Amino acid sequence: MSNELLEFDVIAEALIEKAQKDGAETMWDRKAALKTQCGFGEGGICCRICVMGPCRVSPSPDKGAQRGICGADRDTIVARNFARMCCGGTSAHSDHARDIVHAMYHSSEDGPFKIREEGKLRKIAAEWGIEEADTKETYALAHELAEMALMEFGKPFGTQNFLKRAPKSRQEIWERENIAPRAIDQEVVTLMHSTHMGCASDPESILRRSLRTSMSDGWGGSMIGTEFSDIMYGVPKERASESNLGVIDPEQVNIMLHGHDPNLAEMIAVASKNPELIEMAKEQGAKGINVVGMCCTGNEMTMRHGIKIAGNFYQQEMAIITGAVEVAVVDVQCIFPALPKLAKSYHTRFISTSPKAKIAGDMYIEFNEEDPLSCAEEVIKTAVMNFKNRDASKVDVPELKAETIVGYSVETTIGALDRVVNSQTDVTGTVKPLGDLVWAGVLRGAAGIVGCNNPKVEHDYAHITLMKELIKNDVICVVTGCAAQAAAKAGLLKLEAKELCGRGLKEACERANIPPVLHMGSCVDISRILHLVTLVANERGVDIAELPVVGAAPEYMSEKAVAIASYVVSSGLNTYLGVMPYVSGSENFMKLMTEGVKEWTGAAYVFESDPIKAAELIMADIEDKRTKLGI
Ligand code: XCC
Ligand code: SF4
Repeated sequence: MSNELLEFDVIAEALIEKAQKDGAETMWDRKAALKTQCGFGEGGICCRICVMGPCRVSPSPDKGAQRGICGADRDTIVARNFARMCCGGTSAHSDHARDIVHAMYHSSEDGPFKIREEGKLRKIAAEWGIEEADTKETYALAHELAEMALMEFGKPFGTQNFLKRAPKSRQEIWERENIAPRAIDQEVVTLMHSTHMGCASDPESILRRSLRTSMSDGWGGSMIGTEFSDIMYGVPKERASESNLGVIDPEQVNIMLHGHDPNLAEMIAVASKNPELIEMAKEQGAKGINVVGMCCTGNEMTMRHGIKIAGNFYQQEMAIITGAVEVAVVDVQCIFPALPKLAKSYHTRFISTSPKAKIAGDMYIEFNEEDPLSCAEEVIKTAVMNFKNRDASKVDVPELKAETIVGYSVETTIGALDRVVNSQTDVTGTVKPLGDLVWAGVLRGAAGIVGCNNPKVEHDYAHITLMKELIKNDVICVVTGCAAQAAAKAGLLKLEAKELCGRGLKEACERANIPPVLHMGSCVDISRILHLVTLVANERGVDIAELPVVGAAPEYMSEKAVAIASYVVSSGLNTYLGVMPYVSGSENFMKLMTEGVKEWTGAAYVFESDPIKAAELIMADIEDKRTKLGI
């Protein structure tokens, strides 16, 4: 293990000890209290879809109950449980996107929601076939596009607009396999219906429908979330930031932003610059107002504003345990319901803001799209006025933080690639240089490494180990979500990280002046990875499944990650999962996931918990793809 990782553990250990001393409970206490986790649940063979159950069937075909009361066997039960995770994940990303689109619908010249990227607005409007997209008045066009996007959730006919971005060959596969997603809400609803008691029992059909629902996330909800956030809040650009708990500044009023949706976070960023509020903070004896990010909101804010990242998923409790956070403000997803109680062990106020994620135990200030700034200002005032309540004896902020470069949207990545070409003689503004580097073998391939932390895995260890192994082998990594934050903390998002690379990747990093691991954003921004891969496939005239590119989620925990894995596999990329989803109770379903699906989409799920072994499998996969391409 590297030094950085040892340092991580020192931070974690010290803060867990501090929590014990402060009488505060953490996830580790709760994990210990749960003792052994349920083996039936883990295998996916417990069904409680109807109230005749719960039915726990045996994992073994030779002994024990083989069927639930209705007759569902382990294959059906596992498939249905898996499908419902895809529904949960798809709903989360897509409903996030819907809120962004609603905000865009409310955008105006002088309101808090504005159009910051008119060029991107016009480009996507044209892509979606809106007439006179280049001449219409900006806000009229924004409202028209927003309405059209809202229809992507519920239109009665047709498939997702963004599918047309994909290579023709891929679109044909989706048609052929009947996994081209229709309206997002429809896909989720119809799969919930399919998996209701007494509907589908055929595991193959259930897996196909799970893929199609997940596709409505990747090429629907998530892509809308990303693109429309860019239109409103700006396309992320390369910028410097810092990451780890050391960004919490004991001398300032600290506000921890946690969750996912940039609507709230953007308003807090605006309000935190209000001179009156800064003055108020000074009157309270603080040097200023320090907004720090956690989880995906942290990614959104660091990419667009350089707001520092306090940490990833498993650090959400530790941030509060530092004793220096005045307010933890949250919107949706990945927020421990434990936080309000933990906050009470310190002076921290916990504020939930979304009616979809009202979290009991402390304050609730509703975020309203029609008057978004008032919520943001109230949050900041609460933080400022809470500064004086800090208990100095409980403040202990670890000094560790790492410098990092973030913000590699597709547009910014293409801009960086232009640095490797001769601008006098070569075309610029395309992904051609990336294709050239891969085809020439300077880069062996690319990996999208994404997802959460999970206490089943030593924290950040699988992320960092996999990334280090791959860059050593000249595989460029693009990262999002909590994986991106793991990379940031370990110093992999710095130019200096090129020293950890093989010769080819090192040279490419030097020429393009980029780190070997590129921060592409939050989890909805996995759609940026799909988009980039698509552009390369289109430029080379090959299908996505032919590219030496893989997906990986070494430490995931959420339903969202299950949906992501499913749309990445559907998009043609083998996807390496470091944590077993709840499917091990059905050999047949596992076989469908690891082999069967390959015949439909050209890619499969791969289960490997050891990141070193996963790296070996990935290298073999990439080299195999190269051989088939003849490169
Ligand atoms: Fe959540 Fe998106 Fe997972 Fe992190 S990586 S724990 S989903 S914040 Ni998406
Ligand atoms: Fe049991 Fe069937 Fe009801 Fe599931 S749907 S709880 S297996 S009876």
